[in-house]
Amino acid sequence: MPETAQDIDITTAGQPELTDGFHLVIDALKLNGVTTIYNVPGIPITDLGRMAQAAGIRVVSFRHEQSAGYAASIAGFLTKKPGICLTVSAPGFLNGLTALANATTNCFPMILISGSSEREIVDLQQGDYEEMDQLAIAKPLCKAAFRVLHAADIGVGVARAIRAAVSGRPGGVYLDLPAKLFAQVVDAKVGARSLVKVIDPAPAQLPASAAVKRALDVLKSAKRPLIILGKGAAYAQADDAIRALIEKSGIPFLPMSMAKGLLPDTHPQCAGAARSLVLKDADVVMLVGARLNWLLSHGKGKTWGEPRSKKFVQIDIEPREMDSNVEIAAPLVGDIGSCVSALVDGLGGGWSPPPAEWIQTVNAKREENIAKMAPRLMKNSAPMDFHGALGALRAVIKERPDAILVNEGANTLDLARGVIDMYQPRKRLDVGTWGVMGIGMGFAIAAAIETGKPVLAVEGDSAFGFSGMEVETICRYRLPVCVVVFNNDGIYRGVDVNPVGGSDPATTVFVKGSRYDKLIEAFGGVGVNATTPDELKGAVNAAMDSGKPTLINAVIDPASGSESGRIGNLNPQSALKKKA
Ligand code: ADP
Ligand code: TPW
Ligand code: MG
Repeated sequence: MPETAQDIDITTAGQPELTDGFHLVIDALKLNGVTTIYNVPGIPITDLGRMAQAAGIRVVSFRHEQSAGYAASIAGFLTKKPGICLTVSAPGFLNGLTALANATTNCFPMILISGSSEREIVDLQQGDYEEMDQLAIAKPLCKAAFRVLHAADIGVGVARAIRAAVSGRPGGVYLDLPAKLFAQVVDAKVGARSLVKVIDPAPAQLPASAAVKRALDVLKSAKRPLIILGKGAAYAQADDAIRALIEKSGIPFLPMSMAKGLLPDTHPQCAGAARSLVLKDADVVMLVGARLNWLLSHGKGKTWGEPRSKKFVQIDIEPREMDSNVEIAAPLVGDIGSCVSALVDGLGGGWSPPPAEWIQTVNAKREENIAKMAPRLMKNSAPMDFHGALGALRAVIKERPDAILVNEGANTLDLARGVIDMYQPRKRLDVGTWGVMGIGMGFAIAAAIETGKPVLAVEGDSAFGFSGMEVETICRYRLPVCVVVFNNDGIYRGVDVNPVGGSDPATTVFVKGSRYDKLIEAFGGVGVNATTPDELKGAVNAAMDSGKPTLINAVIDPASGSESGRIGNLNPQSALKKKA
């Protein structure tokens, strides 16, 4: 409510100038630097999308909210600002929720804004249009959830959502906006005053000096040190400090999947090709924005050599991450930029590089493994096997290091991760902590939109199916995305048969000899069927030169994949077999 008469703008007609919920939401987002919304329209948010577009926000409409949500989440990872996904109520909200939960799990900042039905009717369960208690459902699946009931609170609601998403450990935030809110009318001047510009949304969190000293002491005691870089390190955009730490210390580093390229995979200190050796034999391991979850075998077991044979230093913004799986000898809590800079300063004069013997051992293993793989990458067969096809893509990325690589599938994922070297930070985007299928097209679209760089999406044929309809979105927005479908006729392999015969195919196979390239042609994109690595390489280069939406059906030998890619050991069946 206006406090004094002077607060009210009087129009020429003698009426106070008014605004409404729609415009306040848009003004609040714009005030906080939101430039893009990833959305699927419908009641009650169709007009919010239209008005946002009219107000100069880029509103990208998808075919399914899950892809819009994944797009928003990876926009958050790439920019350090919350990506915004906008959906309708109940079903649209639920479709977006998977992406919100996935964002939270991966520590990507995003805000899912969903329209919702009338509170009074929802709470009495009287059967409103798309009735659902969305706030309650979202709460356990995200970092924070808010609802705004009064237009005057929109500014605060949006501000709280932004802060919650990007401060501390980033994550997904749900913002519930009931249909009624959008139509609420308030005085324009009062509305404008209610908006909040979030100052310093992700404040630096400095590590305590005693913690820095403890970490340095542990590092100095090491004979066989190792630094593991995780996607938190990529997210932090502290690239120069991280490079300084690695190079000044001389410690070998191992990048987790989405940290590849933070320093080039071809860097002399990169131990990626000696992964098993360094994990087993290192005596001090420093984790930088990487959790000791399943992807690192929880920091224990055979992968890590003798029990309790190593000390851990861990840099993380989330204090509760420490000791989550094993004892952390030197926890360093703070933001990665501040922590790494403090360590670099601390290395100063008194630092001596790791013993030459350790470096030589790591280098020898690396060269041995690289040499072993090299001939497999040159195989120019038809149909292709995974290595032959990936060898071609590896050459493309080497020539185009600023392209963004999106990657999902099982064999297509695990093998591409090992084969395709990355050279620049935040260029590899993949299935993340959950190993979720379906991120492909959403990630590719947001990567193109947020960075303006060419995108290469390397997709298993199953993985692609989860978001394949978004090739229409890629064509509609004319994005420089080249999708390569590794078509091996199925999930893991295309050769399984139904154990009881009959007319139904096995559970893991698809239509044989499918032509995914035809899909994109339906929308005016370029489709290519590639049967050899040379054809594949030529087609990807042509796509990247032209910038035209392209889908290449890469014909892979249906017999060449293995069950679950590289994580077959996690299948319950493999535990049964071990017992037998
Ligand atoms: P990976 O899967 O690559 O091993 P994880 O997702 O497991 O990486 O770990 C990322 C970690 O990075 C999380 O524990 C998160 O809290 C942390 N993190 C994210 N951003 C920052 C930051 N700016 N400063 C410090 N830690 C961060
Ligand atoms: C949301 C389970 C893991 S990998 C995969 C599935 C279905 C597909 C593997 O086949 P693809 O790759 O893509 O053809 P390739 O090269 O081995 O043949 N649902 C979700 N996420 C996951 N992880 C699954 C199911 C899965
Ligand atoms: Mg497949």
